[in-house]
Amino acid sequence: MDGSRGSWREGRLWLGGNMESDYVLRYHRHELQGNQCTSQLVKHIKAPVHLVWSIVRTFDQPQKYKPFVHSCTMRGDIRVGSIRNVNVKTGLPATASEERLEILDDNEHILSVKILGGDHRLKNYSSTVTVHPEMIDGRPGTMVIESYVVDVPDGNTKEETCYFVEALVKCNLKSLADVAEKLASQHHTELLERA
Ligand code: A8S
Repeated sequence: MDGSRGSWREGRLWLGGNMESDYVLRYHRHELQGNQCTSQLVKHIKAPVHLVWSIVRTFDQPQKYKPFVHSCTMRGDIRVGSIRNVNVKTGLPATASEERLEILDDNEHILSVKILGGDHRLKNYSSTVTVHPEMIDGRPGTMVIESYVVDVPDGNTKEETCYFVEALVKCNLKSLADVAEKLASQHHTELLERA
């Protein structure tokens, strides 16, 4: 299921695994308005959950793992209601995005962000990321689920909108895995050197 999306079968979400569908039903159910689209992506990461969560929860520094983010400014501490201003790299159909932290749950590992504005076409974009422990090859690993809902822009279809957003989210999740797995292996090496 690496990085792939779930699909709806007979109105029920099919993700291929019971744990995944449990989590999706609990945290990733979005209320859909008329002309909106949604989907879920899953990524399995070979790094412990606390490490992955520490990267995901850093709302003021999305550039730590999001490859399209150039810089970010935010005033004050990271808490629900905090607003960040994100500048994206050149070559994308946008330069800036204003985003508010909606949910930050350090116990359940849930982060939810809403896009308030910007010079891009993702209106009413809202995303939820949840982070879950799992064993991968006998070692502590992490399953990350990211879902979103967004308006379908005038002149586009639902399929085009999903395709665009999924491409970006897949890049973000791939990069999150790379960053976390690199940190985990550094940490592992340090422990071995100290032993
Ligand atoms: C995220 C998810 C997305 C970010 C998109 C989909 C964006 O930052 C980029 C291009 C756009 O056209 C829209 O979690 C926007 O970051 C890379 C500027 C919002």
